[in-house]
Amino acid sequence: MTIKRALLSVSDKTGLLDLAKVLAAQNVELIASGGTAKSLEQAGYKVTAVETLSGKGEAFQGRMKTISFEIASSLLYRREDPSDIKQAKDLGISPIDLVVVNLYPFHETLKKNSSFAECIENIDIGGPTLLRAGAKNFRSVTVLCNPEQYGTFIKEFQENKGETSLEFRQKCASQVYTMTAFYDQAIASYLTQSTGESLRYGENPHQKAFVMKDPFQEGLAHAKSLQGKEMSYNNYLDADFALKTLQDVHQWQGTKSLPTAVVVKHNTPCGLAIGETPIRALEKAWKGDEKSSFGGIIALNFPVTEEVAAFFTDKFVEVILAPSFDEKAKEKLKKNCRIMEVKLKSEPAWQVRSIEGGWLVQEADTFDLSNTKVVTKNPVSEDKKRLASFAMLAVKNLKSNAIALARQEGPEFDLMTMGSGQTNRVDCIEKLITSRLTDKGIKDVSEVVLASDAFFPFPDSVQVAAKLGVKCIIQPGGSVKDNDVIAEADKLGISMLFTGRRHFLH
Ligand code: 93A
Repeated sequence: MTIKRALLSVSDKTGLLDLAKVLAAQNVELIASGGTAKSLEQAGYKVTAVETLSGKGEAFQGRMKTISFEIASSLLYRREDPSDIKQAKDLGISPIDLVVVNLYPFHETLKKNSSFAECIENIDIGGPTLLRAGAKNFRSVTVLCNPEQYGTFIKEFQENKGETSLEFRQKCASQVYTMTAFYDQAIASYLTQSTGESLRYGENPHQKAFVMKDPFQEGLAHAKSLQGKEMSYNNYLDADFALKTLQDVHQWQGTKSLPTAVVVKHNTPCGLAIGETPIRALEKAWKGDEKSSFGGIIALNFPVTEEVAAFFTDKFVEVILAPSFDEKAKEKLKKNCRIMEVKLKSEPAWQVRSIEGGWLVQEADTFDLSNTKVVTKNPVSEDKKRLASFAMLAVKNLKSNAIALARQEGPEFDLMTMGSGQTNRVDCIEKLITSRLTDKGIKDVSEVVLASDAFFPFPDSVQVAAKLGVKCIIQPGGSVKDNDVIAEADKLGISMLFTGRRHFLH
């Protein structure tokens, strides 16, 4: 579809005249808003003023420039749909094929420490409307939202003799929605801060912080705080780890989920247990690392009753998250800690983290143990396989490099000990696990399963595990040295399972 009409409305006039030159050379009609039209006219281009289309001039000191039924219709109507075509004709609407907009400089205004009123005035409404309308109709409309795109556009436009490809238009559309998302995010952050809906502070007292709730999702950000001090930034981070771990183990157990407890300290689940009763689960999870449990964050998949609350009487914990708390439990916990009512969710969402200048987005790490297979000669009982998968779930929720040792007692499972956040795997076993077992006075680990979040690059970790007395290991596999690792395990009488799924956590 040849580009015949372009709408230009730019705050940043960089590259505008170069772009206009290319468009004018192909007889594209240039429609522009006030300031943009002025720049183009001064350079000698013929311009159609937006009011020719909208029927009205700028109003309210510039708050209304391009927002109009006519202009939005020119961008939005479907060019292939007979009913839309007819309606556009009846309404006297002609198509606009290219939108070139960059927004009011909200970010720069903030950086200049401008007044509140000035910041608000720099919230662009008409620009995003034009861009989002054109982007929605990317089957027919090309949208450019940044001068950096002009060069690529000019190349595309000239190579395609005055057109753009659908692929190009779709890419431009996605860039628009990404840009407006960040733009809105900055506005939302600014307003959230100024309305005082912030957390007391961030990771440290000198850092400002707040929570942004995604209204389209459930989860921790929406958990109901029932009593206790306000949640801190670090409380949220730890609680998130606790909940994710709990959700994994809860989901793994299926419909007949037994009481499960997780204790998290500094982003690390240091206690995790499934018990026949709530108290059993709590006791085992607490003892996973009694030293670290002090001041920890607890996540439970069962209602907190008076009896459960009594467990915490002589213990210091920061937060307890659970599906519900009864009145007597609330009374008992009154002086102790924050309590949060939270729904366990099973649907994993996209995970977003910030890096300098942008966000990293990934799917949540889900587990799938259905491809687990025994790779060594010794047979592995069904019970041991189940324990192995529990161990894998535990290690999945630990920061890499991580090793977890899990044990079973009837229907009960618990994380015996773990090592996480290590820069190499062998140290994790040799140093952390060994010393923690010594600390706890554990000598016999012949019945436990050792899980590793990622493959063993060399047989050395197997040798260290064998020295400890470990007889069963579960790991993802996938190393070029897998055969050597398996041979070493066979030689040392260790049975080994591969899951085929790595669980790095950075
Ligand atoms: O105040 S606005 O939100 N109201 C509008 O209707 C509108 N239309 C375009 N701001 C509006 N714009 C923005 O004006 C554009 O996004 C662009 O940043 C700027 C260009 O104005 P001018 O052409 O007058 O320099």
